[in-house]
Amino acid sequence: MTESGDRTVSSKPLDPFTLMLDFRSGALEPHTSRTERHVSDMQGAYADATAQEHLVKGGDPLVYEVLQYDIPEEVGQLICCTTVLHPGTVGDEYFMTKGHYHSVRDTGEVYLGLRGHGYLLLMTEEGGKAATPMGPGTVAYVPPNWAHRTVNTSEEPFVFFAVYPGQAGHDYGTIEKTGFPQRVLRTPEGAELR
Ligand code: M6P
Ligand code: ZN
Repeated sequence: MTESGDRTVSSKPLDPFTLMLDFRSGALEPHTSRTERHVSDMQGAYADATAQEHLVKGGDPLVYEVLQYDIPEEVGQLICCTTVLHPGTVGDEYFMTKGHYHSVRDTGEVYLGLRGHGYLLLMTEEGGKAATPMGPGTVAYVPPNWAHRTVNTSEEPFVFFAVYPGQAGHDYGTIEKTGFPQRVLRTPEGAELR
């Protein structure tokens, strides 16, 4: 057991390692977890509940998957994962991630866009809001205390790589109660932020 800052770290040190990331597919090898989120896993997230119900009954499509190489969820560690957010809409609203605050609020995150295009939506509990367009090569910085959700506005998978502190954790409950202040909708003129 060692002390790191003011927090206790109990895992034995990791050896250096490398992973291989396929920029096109988002495949991360090796990975130790793969999380799938289908339309049915996102009750209440989309504005059009009727459209959501139709999609669930019609086969419940896969919205996104997260591949991660698990490391100890402890201060000092950096967790790396890829997200593959598939193209599609629920009603007029583009496929998006659930979105989360970090359980430990004073932790940030970095996203690197690899394929496809979309938005990173952000908000704070104090009423702050932001929307950052993302595409291949975009490095997006999520400051501590900002909830974050991604949206795929393209016709191909929106693939991005993320790195965040080991102790951060995911708080989905707050988002389920408040939602995000902005939505991204498909219109005849293209993606519209509302
Ligand atoms: C990024 C990271 C992950 C997150 C994933 C999907 O890869 O922020 O921590 O799990 O996006 O987002 P969510 O957890 O909100 O469904
Ligand atoms: Zn995060």
